[in-house]
Amino acid sequence: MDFTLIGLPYDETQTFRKGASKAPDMIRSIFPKLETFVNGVDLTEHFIEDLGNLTKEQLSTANITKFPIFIGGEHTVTEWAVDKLKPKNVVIFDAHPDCEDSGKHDGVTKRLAGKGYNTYIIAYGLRTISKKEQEYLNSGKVKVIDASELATLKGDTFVSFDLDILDPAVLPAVGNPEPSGLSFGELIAIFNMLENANIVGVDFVEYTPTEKDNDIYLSIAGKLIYSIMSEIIRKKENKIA
Ligand SMILES: [Mn+2]
Repeated sequence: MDFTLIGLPYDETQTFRKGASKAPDMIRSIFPKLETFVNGVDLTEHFIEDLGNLTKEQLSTANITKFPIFIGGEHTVTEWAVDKLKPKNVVIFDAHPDCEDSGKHDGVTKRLAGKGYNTYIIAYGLRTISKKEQEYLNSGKVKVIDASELATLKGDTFVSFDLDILDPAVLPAVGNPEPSGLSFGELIAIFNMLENANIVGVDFVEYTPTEKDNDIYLSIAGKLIYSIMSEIIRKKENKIA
């Protein structure tokens, strides 16, 4: 299967650490340095087209013919990607529920649910919720689901990875780091529990460069993208044992 890489370097509403606009080009720069044989899959056998960095308007008219991988930018860009692909389900990995009313990156999940997408946040790794967000989540419009429920999801599904799902000990280069997050391996394992859905696109958002050791964190973010690509190929080609 072939992929399309799309950078969405939007970073206008971040409140804590800015810089996510630099992430698409920085992450592209690390790819040539990473091992391409990932978890039994040779990524060099799969064509990766790069559509470059797009604005919201450019994305809305872009011709996407291959499996899209979006690289943010702040979490707001997930709404652009989902509106482009119009999936049935949106599954979100995030330390925060992003259910504020602000119109910013921290309200993207609530906006997606409001548009009628079946919107799910994985409970594991969700760990900083405002009181207002908890009240909204109690309404059930956005479903917080256990990893074990992922296998029940069917149909076209978009998956969004806010990189702050990872523990800051693994990846502190995010806009809003939160302690007590997932390990790299846990994130891949939970993603693989989404075994009956037709995944139609993924995004990786909120990478925010650090002044120190940014190259190390870039390689971890790049390896996450390669690992998820490898798992998607294994799912689509039924290679999972
Ligand atoms: Mn988020």
